[in-house]
Amino acid sequence: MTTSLSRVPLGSAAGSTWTVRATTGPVPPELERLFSEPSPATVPGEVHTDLLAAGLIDDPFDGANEHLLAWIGRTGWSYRTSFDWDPDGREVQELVTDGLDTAATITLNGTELGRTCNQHRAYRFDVTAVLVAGTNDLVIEFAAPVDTANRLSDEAEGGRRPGTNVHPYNAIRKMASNFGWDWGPDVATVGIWQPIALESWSGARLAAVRPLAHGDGLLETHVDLAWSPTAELEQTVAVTVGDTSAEATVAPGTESVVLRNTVPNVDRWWPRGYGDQPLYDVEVALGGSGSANWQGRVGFRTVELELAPDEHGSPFELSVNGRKIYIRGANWIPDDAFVTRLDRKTYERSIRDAIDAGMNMLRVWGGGIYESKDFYDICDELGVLVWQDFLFACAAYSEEEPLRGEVEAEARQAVTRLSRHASLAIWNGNNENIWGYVEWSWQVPLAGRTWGEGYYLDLLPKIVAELDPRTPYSAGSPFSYSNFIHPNDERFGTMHIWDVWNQVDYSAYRNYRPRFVSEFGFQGPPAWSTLTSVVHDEPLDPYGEQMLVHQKAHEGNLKLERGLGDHLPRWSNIDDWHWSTQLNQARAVAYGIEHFRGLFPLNTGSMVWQLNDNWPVISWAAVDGHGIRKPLWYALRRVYADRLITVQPGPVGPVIALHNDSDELWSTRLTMRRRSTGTDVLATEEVDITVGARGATSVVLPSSVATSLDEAGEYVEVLTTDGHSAYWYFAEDTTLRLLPPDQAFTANVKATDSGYEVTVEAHALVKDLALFPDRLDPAARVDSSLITLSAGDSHTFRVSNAVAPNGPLDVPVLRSVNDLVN
Ligand code: BMA
Repeated sequence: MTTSLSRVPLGSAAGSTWTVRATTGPVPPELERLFSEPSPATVPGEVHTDLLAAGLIDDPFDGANEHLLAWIGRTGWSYRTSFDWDPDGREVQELVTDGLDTAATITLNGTELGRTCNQHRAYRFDVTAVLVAGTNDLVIEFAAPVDTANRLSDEAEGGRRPGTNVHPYNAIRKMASNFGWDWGPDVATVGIWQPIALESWSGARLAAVRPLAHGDGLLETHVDLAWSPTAELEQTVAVTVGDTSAEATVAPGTESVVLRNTVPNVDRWWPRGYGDQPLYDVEVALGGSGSANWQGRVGFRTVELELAPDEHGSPFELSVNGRKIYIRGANWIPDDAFVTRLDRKTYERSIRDAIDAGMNMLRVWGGGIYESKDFYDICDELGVLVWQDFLFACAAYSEEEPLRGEVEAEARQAVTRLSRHASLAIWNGNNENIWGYVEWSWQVPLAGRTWGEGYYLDLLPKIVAELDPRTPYSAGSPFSYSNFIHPNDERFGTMHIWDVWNQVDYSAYRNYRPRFVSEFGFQGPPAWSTLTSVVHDEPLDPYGEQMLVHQKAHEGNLKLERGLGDHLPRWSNIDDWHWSTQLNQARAVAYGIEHFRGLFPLNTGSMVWQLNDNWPVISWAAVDGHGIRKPLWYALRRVYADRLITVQPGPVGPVIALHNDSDELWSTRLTMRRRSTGTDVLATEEVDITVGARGATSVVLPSSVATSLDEAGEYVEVLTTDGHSAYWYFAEDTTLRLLPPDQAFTANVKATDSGYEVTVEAHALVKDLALFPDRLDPAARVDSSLITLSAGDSHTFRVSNAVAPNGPLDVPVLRSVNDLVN
């Protein structure tokens, strides 16, 4: 029989009509009809978004709705569709589900096809004997996710294992943060969250395609094949890439074959900042007819991770094509609590948030998902390296069945699916679980039971070595790459710095000399318009009922307050609370990164926690749940720029530290001034400097500039001829003498074609000037923030997507430190 395959999508976009109804659980009385009257559903989709679209529930993100809708996660749900099918002569019919969330029973025409319990896997059911000519009835029933997690956890030997959530997310292979996290809503959902289709085929089928492109131009394509029961013809498998092709003939029953192409003079793929991102189309054709093909793109690159001990401990140093990469990155969480609402456009917008801030790596954190194809495609195209966690976070995991088999199957599928991506630079075993085991009092409750070590140190590295040998594996984050060294030891490998934020002032970042910081961060509220779109407490208060629904961190408000230290005065109203905490967040993280970059080359990078949010919330994110860039984002753009100049404390006084993370020499003249916070220039020095490509240097601040007799009234400004600046203060803002806004600056508004401009002219020191146009119109966006001006300087904010306001701009739209201290 000749090889041929047809795929009929069964999703809503392809015209299938789906419904959902409740089967068990605490459905509120006013919705009890959901047990008998099915409601329209969308596939791929989730039950929350279905109920929302049907007008049956209010927005789960609004007010205190999260708690009011908790019943959804304790309810069983049944999805149903019918579809027509006519025998087409092909031999095998299969129902293919790319993702079911999570505990599902799949029934076709009354016959149970199977039960699944892993959101992170695709499944394939042979329905050849079950399909009928004409109308077919497909039902996918989901057990309540919260109850299922509880049951699985209770059933495991010894009961519940340690974790960091009220729900035992570690007992079920479902996105951990879907059960709520310290930045995310508890909206445990169900649904057919990935495409579903009927595949009919004869002869042979491509079961898996894994093209691995190496930096020397070699493409090794691993092809797994499935054969229909009566297949007796040999088949050809052909791979084309660039101008090359490779072909193999395979006998019936052959399970896998490897084809090799060598692309002469290959154009290698580079992360952004190091070169271009050429991508090559790969086509895999099975059989002469070309009816069973695979297409995808690859990038030729070599990635290496250097962990070998050195005189300081051991580095965590990533190289691409032999060049060391200084990592300026961020941690990525699922970009919406309801991930099926995401699409290529939303992914691109959020990845551009990283790029526009100067980042070159994103870490897909282990409490989320293996991301969508769009995510990795965009990272390939734009040169953003991807660090991919396996999906284990902040908990102990059973290594026995039923979890073990699920973990292995899921990891094999994920590595197979993602290995071809040029951007994929690191596979990482888990988030904080090794640290958790040694330090978070897990061992007593575990009482000798497994906790996941065998996954991180044995199973997962073996799977990566087998299926994606071109990509480095790291056992965990943080990890010291030795069993006898504390996993969060700053001298070895990766570290997470969380005492800043949780316990100590952000100045403590300077106590660390970390080789690589894969997590650190500080909270701040989302944009005012984002916050007030969901928090309606009257009056607005950090401790308001709805506000606390949108502040998930343990003692979050306390930490926001304590975090002010003596950096900024304590607020006296909600507007000042909002501005001070956003500003303090930005300063804290920038302070850390300035210090880490000052440690280059001992330090090889940092990844801020976290780039994005999955709803409107007070969190560590740089960009809020409505896509508005918080002041932190603008601070990141400055400290993650190719060229960074900062003033840091040195052994004998302040030192100007310069890090040039670009391929060009940085030659500039430094103008160093000690100034009064009013208008006087008290000392000026100049020096010409050159910083090598991908190099760093430092200059001691001359004592005439560095020494002040009036610490509350003076500061240091360092300017480069190419527009970079750094400031050094002798006093914190709580004692610094800043003039009030009406004396310190004037601001003028001018309408433009796309919005308006606000030009600020400084008559004295103006610290951290920020414009919040969303206060006037939530759609408005501004191009800059946290601008410090000396007397005589000016700055123009450009606002887009808005109409120029009438009248002058003032607090709370235009803010600075000057208004906080006066
Ligand atoms: C880190 C992360 C997350 C968490 C964040 C903030 O540990 O891995 O678990 O959201 O801290 O607490």
